Amino acid sequence: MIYPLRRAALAALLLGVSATAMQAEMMAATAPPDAPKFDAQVEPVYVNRSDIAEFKALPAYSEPAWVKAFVDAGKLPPVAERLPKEPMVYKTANMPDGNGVYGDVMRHVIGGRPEGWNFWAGQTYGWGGIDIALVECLTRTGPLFEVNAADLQPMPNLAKSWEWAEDGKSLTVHLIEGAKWSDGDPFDTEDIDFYWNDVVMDPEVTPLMGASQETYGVGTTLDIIDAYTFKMNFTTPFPEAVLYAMAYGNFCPGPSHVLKPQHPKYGGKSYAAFHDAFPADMMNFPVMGAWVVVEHRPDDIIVTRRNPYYWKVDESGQQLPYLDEVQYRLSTWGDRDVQAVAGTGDFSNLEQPENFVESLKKAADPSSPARLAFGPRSIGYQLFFNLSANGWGEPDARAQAVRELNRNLDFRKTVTYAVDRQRIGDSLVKGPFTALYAGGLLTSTSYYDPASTVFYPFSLDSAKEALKAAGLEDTDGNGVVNLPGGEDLNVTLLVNADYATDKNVAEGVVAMMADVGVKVTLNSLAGKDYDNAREGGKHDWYIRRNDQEFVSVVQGISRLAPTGPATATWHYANAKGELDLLPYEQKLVDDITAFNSTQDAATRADAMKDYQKTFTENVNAVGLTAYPGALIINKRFANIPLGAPIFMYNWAEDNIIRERVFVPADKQIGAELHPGELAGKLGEGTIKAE
Ligand code: BQZ
Repeated sequence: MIYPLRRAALAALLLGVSATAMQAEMMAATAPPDAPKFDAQVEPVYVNRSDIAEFKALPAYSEPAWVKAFVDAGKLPPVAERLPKEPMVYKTANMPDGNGVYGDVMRHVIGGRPEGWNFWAGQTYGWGGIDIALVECLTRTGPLFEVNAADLQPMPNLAKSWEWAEDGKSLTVHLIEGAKWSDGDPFDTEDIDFYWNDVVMDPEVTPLMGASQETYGVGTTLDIIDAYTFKMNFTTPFPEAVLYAMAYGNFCPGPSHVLKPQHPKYGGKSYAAFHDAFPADMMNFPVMGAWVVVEHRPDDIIVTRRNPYYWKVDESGQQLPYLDEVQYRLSTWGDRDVQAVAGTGDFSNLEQPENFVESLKKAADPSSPARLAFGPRSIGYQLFFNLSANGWGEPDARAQAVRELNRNLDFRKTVTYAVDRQRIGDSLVKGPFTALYAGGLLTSTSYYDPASTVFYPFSLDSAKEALKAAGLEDTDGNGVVNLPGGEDLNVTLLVNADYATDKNVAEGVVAMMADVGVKVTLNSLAGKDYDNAREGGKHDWYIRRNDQEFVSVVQGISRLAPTGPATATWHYANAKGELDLLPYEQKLVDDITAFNSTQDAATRADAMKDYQKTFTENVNAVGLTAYPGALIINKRFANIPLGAPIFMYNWAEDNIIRERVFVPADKQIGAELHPGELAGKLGEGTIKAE
């Protein structure tokens, strides 16, 4: 690596110029430039969690008349027997339009495709709100966007309450009592036991969002106390992050009564067979969510019908959800925006700036079927470096050489100096939307501190100086710098092919790196293939739209640093479980550990300031662009919370609390595809009352 530098120094000496003088100064880092002012259009009405919902028994319950017909036909127990002892009761005062009426449909459009229904073995449902609707979790954080800072803690959900031991070393959790799966099977700690021991703690099983023991703290154990109580034991006091790790994506128990028999530990044929046991054409998979999958036409549509055992009601005793059907049209993410503003779809997270202008134009028309409201600047793209040099992803010689370079700060500085963030943002959309993003925490989180954020401004000269300092020069004059063996440096950049924005940002990076003599080749993969390549370390660099951790800190906090062998998506352990952290990466780990080890707000804020400074001055990732998203939703829907962001603690599909959303009778569009039908037995079709 030092070879080219020695030659260059020799050349400089011959020219009577000292090598150090030859290296002009790299431009000094600065504080991040002020972002163009862009306020969220509507502010939430801030409340406490207890203002949203509570658990209590009501004197009487009701259900849609067409569901009552199933009871009258002896095909369902009476609604009171289908509900838990104390259902979750959504409070009317927190509903923007009050208690709703039954009927109608919400028509989603999504870009993913369901692999199968075994979320617990890592199968995706295709995103876009399907899994959020079907797979409910112990706590819930989507609606926290409207919760007062003083009450900011995950909302109770399947876990209706919890208490810490005096010393904070254990947490006793109380499940809702008497809730049932959509096929009538009881929900209880049998499901918790299976999830913890045979999913999270089984190294052969990886749930979709990667929950592992590290997610809940190394050394954490779980004891079942009784049918509705369990206890988690920790090695450090008061790890409150665990309560967030009980929300969507992590502690979301599966139906053990159907999963367990397929698991190799309980007679299942193999782990592969367990993974594939519930294929996407198998209907009526039992859920705790508000709707059940009753039809899947590949590449066309998924239809879900209300869950007659859903365990939530409104204060008048109406069993939720109000909407009888939710559909997911299987298309593309870009088409979701188009259909939402056209009115053929009902919902979109406007998250691709290329569609901003057209969507704004269409929604501005008073006759537009949809309303559009921008939220905070909570979408961010970063370029990450694969920092493993000890074998994660089985690199070949070329890839290994790039990883060694990735571990060199001067090489990482080359990239952050070479990218013109303004040009990247303008290539997506002109106007006040995009901001120059330094990387790390987004400005929309309360933990963001500009004084702790190190920003390397666009400077081609500085990029070239950094490249030289990293020992790379174009020794054969072909415009591309060379590795010590003389071959051109060629970096592969992994990008998600499902989004125009991901590709446009990546193409901008390729062009800008070429300007400084670094050849970058795109590896553009669709959804799950992209996720598998990223998680499998099959990349030199990858571009990623942030997940929750960079916009909320507390949701997904274990992903902010390599706190375990497979937590920080830029640096996993090798096959032997070894993590070769760089010294600054260890500091990131220490900052996250410090954050998790205290309940003191000031100490937490300091830990995140140190994290942000360490992350950005070491260019752990290159921030590229950040911008606000907009929620587009059809105007016929009521109970859409004010100021619901498309992304913060979770996506809008969670944030708007769909089970409370309704369509007034006079606005219902009669677009249900299975009117009057409920899910039948697992693997069979739907059932009718008569
Ligand atoms: C929102 C979201 C709901 C995943 C997914 C998708 C996957 C990633 C990410 C977003 C889609 C939509 O995002 O883009 O607006 O509806 O589904 O889950 O990008 O490929 O793996 O993290 O959430």
